Amino acid sequence: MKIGKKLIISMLLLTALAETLAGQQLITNVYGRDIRSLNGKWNAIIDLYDQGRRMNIYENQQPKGTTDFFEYAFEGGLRLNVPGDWNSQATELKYYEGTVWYARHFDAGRLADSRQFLYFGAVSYRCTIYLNGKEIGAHEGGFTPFHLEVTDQLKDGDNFLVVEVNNRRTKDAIPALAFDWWNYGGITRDVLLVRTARTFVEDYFIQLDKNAPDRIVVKVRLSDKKAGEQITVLIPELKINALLTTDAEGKAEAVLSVKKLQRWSPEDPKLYAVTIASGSDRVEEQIGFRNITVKGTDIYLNGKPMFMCCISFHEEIPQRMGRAFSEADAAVLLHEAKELGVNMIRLAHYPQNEYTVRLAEKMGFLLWQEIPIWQGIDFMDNDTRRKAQGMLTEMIKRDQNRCSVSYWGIANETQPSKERNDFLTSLLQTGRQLDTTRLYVAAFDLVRFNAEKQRFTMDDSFTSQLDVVAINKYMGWYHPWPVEPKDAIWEVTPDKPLIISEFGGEALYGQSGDENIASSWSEEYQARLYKDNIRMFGNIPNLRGVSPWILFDFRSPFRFHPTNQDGWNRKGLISDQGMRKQAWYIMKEYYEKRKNE
Ligand code: GCB
Repeated sequence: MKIGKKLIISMLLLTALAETLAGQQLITNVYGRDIRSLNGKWNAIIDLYDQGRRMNIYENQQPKGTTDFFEYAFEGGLRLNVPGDWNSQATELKYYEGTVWYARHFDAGRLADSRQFLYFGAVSYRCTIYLNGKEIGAHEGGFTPFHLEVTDQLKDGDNFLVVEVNNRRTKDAIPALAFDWWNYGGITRDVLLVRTARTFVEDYFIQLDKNAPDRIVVKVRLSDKKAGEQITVLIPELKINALLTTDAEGKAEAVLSVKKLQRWSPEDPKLYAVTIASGSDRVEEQIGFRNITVKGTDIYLNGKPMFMCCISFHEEIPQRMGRAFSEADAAVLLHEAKELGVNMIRLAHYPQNEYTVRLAEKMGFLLWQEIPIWQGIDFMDNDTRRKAQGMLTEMIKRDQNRCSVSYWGIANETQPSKERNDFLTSLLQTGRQLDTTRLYVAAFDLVRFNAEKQRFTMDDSFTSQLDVVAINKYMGWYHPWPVEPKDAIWEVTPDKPLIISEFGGEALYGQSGDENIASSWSEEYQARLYKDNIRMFGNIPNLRGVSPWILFDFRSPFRFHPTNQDGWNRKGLISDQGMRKQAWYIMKEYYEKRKNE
């Protein structure tokens, strides 16, 4: 009874703390700060029955008297790499869904002239953090960063950090109970100790005005609400040296007119060195500038209409059967996207790590980033809505200065209902309060063939609120063709730009078979699907982009076919071993043609 009560109280506490951290203000450009990595091998304890908290194992007690003993120790057991998912690191964790405790020591000091923060790039899916035996915070959401101030909690010398991580799927989570990718758990991204000045430039947004090719919008916020503080913004190559003064909120804004700006584009991904300074604090970053707008059914990049030759991938290295987390991983994924000849990437289906986003920007890819609102979300639950708003906030705040990020995706495959509409409307409001310089998009799968009209149509009033509408449509795979591809005419949101954000089908690399039979799981059948879809694309008047599903085969727990799938979604244009399927060549050729049009 006692134990039960204690557990309930700590669960309540966890919820309360999780509330404080969801969607908190982040430190902009954490990698541009004074940071120390806490990555490496951490000690770990697998807690299948969730007993560690009852035993206060985060206190890491050591026996002192002769009668003392503790039924745990962090030393001498499992060791896990941070960053990294746990599933790919130990055979007993491959399918694990539950709690794992991570722990490590690190040296630090209390610094009179500085503030210090613990920063987590992502922990999948929920976690509670304990420093020197005390709980200091919690976070929910497996793909976005958060930090905790530890200025007053750090000790001189040895400090002991414990992270209780849990990746159990729940109905109120985002994503919820079932989703078509692997539920990797763990501290999946970098852990950093960040040191800042006492008062520092906490947040800055420096991007081109959505509608002007020569006006840079600058919004800066100090960590403290101090009026009259000076902030300098320097962009030497553009001869900008602007002095701003904070208001009572510690905020300052300016619009800077620039001459001879070289705007960022896939062909010329130009970035400028920018410095923001205030008092003793100084942050530097490479920032690019571009305009992305919609007029009628067209999408304009820097004032020119553009067709999105796009591809998607999960944050996964198939050969390693693990989550991607490093710059080297990002290079592997992005190199393959480049080879296919794309100008845009949809980072499916959740915010991916910053290495990928930053490298993609340097390599000239536009990005679509989205939160994991993926089917099956409980739109009735206000808590879930709050979590979604938090995730959206964290995604936007982290990448608000990445000009490559041109689309914020708010949902994938949701079905119309009042609750769904209210939920997604609230997300758009949250997003547009933070950032109006990017396009808001969502992917739908409701398109049907209307026999009377002899056209594909869709009825979902929510689409009117979006800048761009995206459609996932697996013609010839999940749905048979109702008419010949050349006669498959579309009339879907005809007044808005439309992107076919998913299409394709499965094929086992190297398997040859009848191009007319889906169950051959053959490269020929998949290739035929691609040819047919490409034929159909010509019948979609407002089509402004396409994105095959997907670049690589990826792991999925409900792909049960023992020989053709074996736990893999085989819709990749490239196999899990990195081999290109026939469909890859068809898409490559299509994109080459589109670019020369
Ligand atoms: C979809 C989903 C995607 C799945 C894909 C599939 O519509 O958006 O996450 O992986 O279909 O392969 O079924």
